[in-house]
Amino acid sequence: MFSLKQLGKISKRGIQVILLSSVLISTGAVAHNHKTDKSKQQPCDIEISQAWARALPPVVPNGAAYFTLVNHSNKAIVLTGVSSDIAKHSMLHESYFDDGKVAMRHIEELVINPHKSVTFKPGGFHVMLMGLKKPLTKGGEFTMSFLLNDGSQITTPVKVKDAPSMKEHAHHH
Ligand SMILES: [Cu+2]
Repeated sequence: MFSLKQLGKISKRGIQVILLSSVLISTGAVAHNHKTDKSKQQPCDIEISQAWARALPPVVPNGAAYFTLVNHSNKAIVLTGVSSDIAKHSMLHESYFDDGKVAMRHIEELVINPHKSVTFKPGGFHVMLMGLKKPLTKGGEFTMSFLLNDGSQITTPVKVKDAPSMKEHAHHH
């Protein structure tokens, strides 16, 4: 028999899984992109590539970083956190629309299924870099480490660059 508390936990988890699987479907095309170079520090079945952070003026206290992660292994991996040498606090975040405004939420667990990928990019998942110790200056580099639920870590270099030019709004006139 489940107590009410347990039932609550299970249904919350169910919602989380549904949300994540829709993300994986929308980024599924990236899973076949293997042209990026691999870092020797990474376990070979987990590939993190194209890690970058947006260059910002020195007065800005917080920044954001993005990357693509490909799970080449036969089992699901679970990201549970992130740290970086450039910020006091780093967190997995997701941007979403709330009443026409962009809001952010903390992601506690992100499941990447076997042979699937996830792309952190502006407007979606991002690593929030809170309390920058140094400015994110174009051309600079820092290190990010991802924590997995099995206790292992994946470290990747992150390049600081200007955001790729893109339209803020999808509609055209
Ligand atoms: Cu954020």
